[in-house]
Amino acid sequence: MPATEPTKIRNIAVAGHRGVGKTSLVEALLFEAGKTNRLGSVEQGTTVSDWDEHEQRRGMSLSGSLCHLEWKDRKINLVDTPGDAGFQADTYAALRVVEGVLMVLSGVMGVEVNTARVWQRAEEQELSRVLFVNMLDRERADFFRVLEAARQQLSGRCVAIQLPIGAEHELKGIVDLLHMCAYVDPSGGREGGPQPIPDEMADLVQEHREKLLDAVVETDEDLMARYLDGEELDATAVADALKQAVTRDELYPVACGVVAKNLGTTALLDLLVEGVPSPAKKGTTIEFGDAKQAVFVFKTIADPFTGRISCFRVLAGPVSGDTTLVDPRTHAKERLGQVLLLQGKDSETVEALGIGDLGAVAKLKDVVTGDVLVDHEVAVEPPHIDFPEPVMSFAVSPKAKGDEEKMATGLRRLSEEDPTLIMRRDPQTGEQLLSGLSQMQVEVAVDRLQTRFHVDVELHPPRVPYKETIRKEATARHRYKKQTGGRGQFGDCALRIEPLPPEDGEMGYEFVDKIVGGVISQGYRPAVDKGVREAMEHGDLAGAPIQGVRVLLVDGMEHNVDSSEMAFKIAGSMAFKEAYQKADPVLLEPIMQLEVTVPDETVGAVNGDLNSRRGRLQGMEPASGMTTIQAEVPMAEILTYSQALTSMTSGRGDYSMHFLRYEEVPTHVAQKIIDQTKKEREEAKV
Ligand SMILES: Nc1nc2c(ncn2[C@@H]2O[C@H](COP(=O)(O)OP(=O)(O)OP(=O)(O)O)[C@@H](O)[C@H]2O)c(=O)[nH]1
Ligand SMILES: [Mg+2]
Repeated sequence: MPATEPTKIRNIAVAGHRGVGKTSLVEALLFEAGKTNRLGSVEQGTTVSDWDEHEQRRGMSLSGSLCHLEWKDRKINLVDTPGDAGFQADTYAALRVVEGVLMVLSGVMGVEVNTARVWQRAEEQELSRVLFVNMLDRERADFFRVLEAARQQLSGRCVAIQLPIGAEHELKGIVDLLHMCAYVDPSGGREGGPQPIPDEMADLVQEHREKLLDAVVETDEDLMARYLDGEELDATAVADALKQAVTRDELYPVACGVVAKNLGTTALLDLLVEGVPSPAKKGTTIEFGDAKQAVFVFKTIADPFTGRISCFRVLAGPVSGDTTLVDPRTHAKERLGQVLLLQGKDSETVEALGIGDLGAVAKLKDVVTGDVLVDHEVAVEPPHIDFPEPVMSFAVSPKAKGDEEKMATGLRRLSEEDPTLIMRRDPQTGEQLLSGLSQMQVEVAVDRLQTRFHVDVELHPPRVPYKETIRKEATARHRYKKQTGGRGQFGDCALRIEPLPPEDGEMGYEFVDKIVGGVISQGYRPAVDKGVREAMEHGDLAGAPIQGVRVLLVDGMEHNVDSSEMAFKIAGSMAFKEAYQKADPVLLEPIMQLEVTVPDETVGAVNGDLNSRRGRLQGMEPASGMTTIQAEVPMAEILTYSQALTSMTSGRGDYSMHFLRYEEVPTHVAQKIIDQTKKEREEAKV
């Protein structure tokens, strides 16, 4: 099979909010196009694109899935993306390799948080967009309400290209306003051909057909002239103008249906072929220099059996199994071996893949997501994919002692697959932390460690990296003296400590040598500094590091035989500890900047909850049904926020946060932490 011409390819990411029917839609499109013989379902775990056992168990997509089909002599590549906020890495990566986004919306819920977020990203990347309003068979579903919401909240250039016939459980079919025909609900079978539009729909169809034509001709002067002359415009001319408008991001057609019953797929496939630009028309902005062959790796699947599978887009080609490419990042050469087309978990080998096509290759050694491979060493800047920052962390530890290495290897492989899953050791608490975009993302990683890498791990809320500092100036003098037989020990120093204001938000440490007259010789003074630094590693209050202190070495004494660096280090450390107790020491905690987006009706509950978490409200911004709340909240209070938010908003809330600064812990809270530390220290001693 020769490589498909770029003009005949359509690359489309299927995206939207969680649970709106993206996977079911891909399933229906594959079925309608004859790629599969039965319509699989998410409930039964029988869809092509949710093939992973964890996806089937949870009934949701956890990673991007690549599928393809042929329709009207065009090859459509579909990337089914996850809608859950925790698994957006694959969604954002997919947006880098497609020309079009098929935005799926629930006919009941309309525009939701992630719909808006993906839309924004698609906007930034100037991707063509087609909307599909799904689930019109459900109670309270309303196509026209969702259409209006899309026009208000996404873009005024959204225009209906299809209409439902009937509503909710009385939904009978859809009307295709472009080809002026109807499709009848096939109840899960293949759709029958086009039918005449029911007479009783005539007025509504007329109204929306005119809106569509007005919108289309407005983007095309020539067509506008013919339209104004009263000429009857044929479907091909309108489709052509529509495609140009969609390509230029001037129009966003809104289709509809019920994918669970396979209603609406024929008209949608026609629209994708006619409306979405091919790679030849729109192309990519990814750099590949003057390479004759180049691919961009947008996703890595870490399979413990087949090894690593790299999914790519061909930037320059064709490429085939014989092709050898070099990765300018590592300078390593890799022969592709076998070029694969993926259909969910199934793959077939193809001879070659041409420019713009999407495919995969197994077992590339050092290639990671985001790499551009080229046929000869050229300096290319790999495209930057702006992944969201992790918002939450858990401490992870293996259940069995000795599994640390296995856990680390497994986690490394998983974060290769999902760049928003980040593993690091907290230098202060010593804990192994796993950070991600949602609690579920971290929990899925734990499940995968078990099934793929056979290591059981536990999750705990992480320890809060408290710090300590002083509020006032204090002095202390310590003499360290030991006389035991032969040579003794002698070190004596006086310190003044004072608060050091933060610089650029960073709390530091400064050591100032104020010795006059050489009461301590030059050689011993750094030892005092060293002793102070050691004492500062664990403060007296909660064992947290002390910061924001200036230490002045003001006086001292030495012994010409017994003095040593060791003795001055100990004296420095002891003098600091004594001064610290007198300097009004306080406990500091990290404060996070939190942004929560929730449905309007839950704002009261969410604010009340933030209040009980010692949160400080900074502002609220309502925007069409959803309100974004800004607040500053202590990290200690927000470690397990995602569960609370999910239950307060029935899963419709969303949040992100980042570290802001350290602040003094209020006295009553600080006392609890200090008591707790004391208890832990005593228990550790026993
Ligand atoms: N009534 C009805 N249910 C549907 C329809 N489409 C999908 N569903 C159901 O909605 C649920 C979610 O469907 P999915 O296809 O998994 O949705 P998704 O958008 O892929 O979900 P994520 O990948 O988790 O974001 C499943 O239980 C589907 O069977 C529809 O048109 N009508
Ligand atoms: Mg899905």
